[in-house]
Order: sequence, then structure tokens, then C-alpha cells
Amino acid sequence: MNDLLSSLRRPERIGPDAMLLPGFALEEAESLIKQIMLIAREAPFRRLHTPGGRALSAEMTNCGILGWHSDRAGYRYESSDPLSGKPWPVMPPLFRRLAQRAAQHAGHTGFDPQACLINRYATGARMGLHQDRDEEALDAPIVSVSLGVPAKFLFGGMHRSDLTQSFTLEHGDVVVWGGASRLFYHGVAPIKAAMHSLTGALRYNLTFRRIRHAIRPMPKVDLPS
Ligand code: MD3
Ligand code: FE
Repeated sequence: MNDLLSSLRRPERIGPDAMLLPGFALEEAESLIKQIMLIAREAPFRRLHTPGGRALSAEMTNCGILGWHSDRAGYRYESSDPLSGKPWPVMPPLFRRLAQRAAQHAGHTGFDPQACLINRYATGARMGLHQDRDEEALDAPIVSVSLGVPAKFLFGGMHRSDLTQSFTLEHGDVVVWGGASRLFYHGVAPIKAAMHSLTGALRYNLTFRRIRHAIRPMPKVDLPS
């Protein structure tokens, strides 16, 4: 059913260098969800708090060599899970390949994600308007994958006060955010009560991120002989 609907929505440019790819992850969706369950056994979903002390309503975990974390000390990327002290679970090759393929499809060559933040939304959970700017590599795109029940996604501009457009993100949809869109304000409206055969009432969102720039090789210099 969903498959039929997403095949009717066409790839769409939703902002400067931002591409919505409807159903791009549908084939691997079931495998992605199974991998999320395995990741959550090692690094359980948890409710993070903003530096100001407010609880976020989506629950989060990560895989990859870095993971996003927030607490009284600030927003940051950590190489270990602060809950366990252990490295974040390895990013499954399926995740990495999907993110690379989607970025390539949207015109970003050579994307190699270091972190995958996994958001889990129960009914009523939301994400307020924010910018993603805890990454150093702002030239790299972010790839997002939506799974489970749909969400109303809000997409603004460079300023919090800019008007927002809204889009429905469905199971299997992928969005690639690069260029100017990379720093645009965005958020998720409260998730409506709904059911999906693979996730029940839940929605998952994967965001693939590059945090640090690749190390540039030292330029070779010719010394006089
Ligand atoms: C636009 N997640 O994790 S995905 C986030 O559905 C986040 O869980 C939302 O915003 C979610 O930070 C939205 C779409 C998304 C992700 C990252 C972006 C849009 C973006 C970064 C820059 C611009
Ligand atoms: Fe975000």
C-alpha cells in the first residue's frame, strides 16, 4: 500500500540543495528496523535533556564512530555512549551504504557518515524548530530516513522567524540536506496516533551525519637536492 503511494510521489526539491526522495529506503526498511532493535540492545533509547534542563520528547540513541548527546554540559558528539562508557554500536554496513547511495543520488559525491542519530517518536512526541549546527563539517550533507508512522515535517529558513513549509514524511522516505538548506531551521509536529505494520505506533528517524572533516594529506614540497 505505502509502496504504491510512495511510487506516486516524485523526487522533489524542497529547498536549496534539499531533495525529498519518496520511498528511497522502502526495500531495506524492514532490515533497517531489525538493525535498530539490535543497536538499542547495546545502546538503549533514552530521553535526553537540553543544556537548559528540558526533556526532549523523542528518545534517542546512535551508532557509528560518533554519537550526538545532550545534557547540562551542552550539545555535542561523543565517541562513547555516556550511559555505558562503551563505544557506540558499529554503524551497520546497510545503513552506511543506504546513506551513501542517497547522497550520491542527490548529487553529493563521497559522503561518508561518521554518526547515525536514531530518533524514536511515540504518539505526541515532537521536535521543536532548531538548526543542526553541532557538526564541524557543514559542507557535508545530512541524510534522513523516516520509518514507521508518518510525521508532519516543518522546514523554514536561516532564521527562526522565517515562514515554514510543511511536508509529510512517510515510511521509507529519504531526504538529503546540503548546501544552504543544511543550516535551515526545521522541526517535527506532534506525531498523530496511527499504526504501522512494522513499528506499531512508533516513528523512527535516522540522520546520517559527517561531524569532522577528512584529514587533508600534508602537501608534498620539493626540497632542493
Ligand atoms: C534539515 N530530525 O535529528 S529529519 C534531527 O524527523 C532532526 O527526527 C527530524 O531534525 C526527525 O536533528 C527531522 C529531517 C532533517 C534532519 C536534519 C536536517 C532535516 C534537516 C538538518 C538540516 C536541515
Ligand atoms: Fe535536526
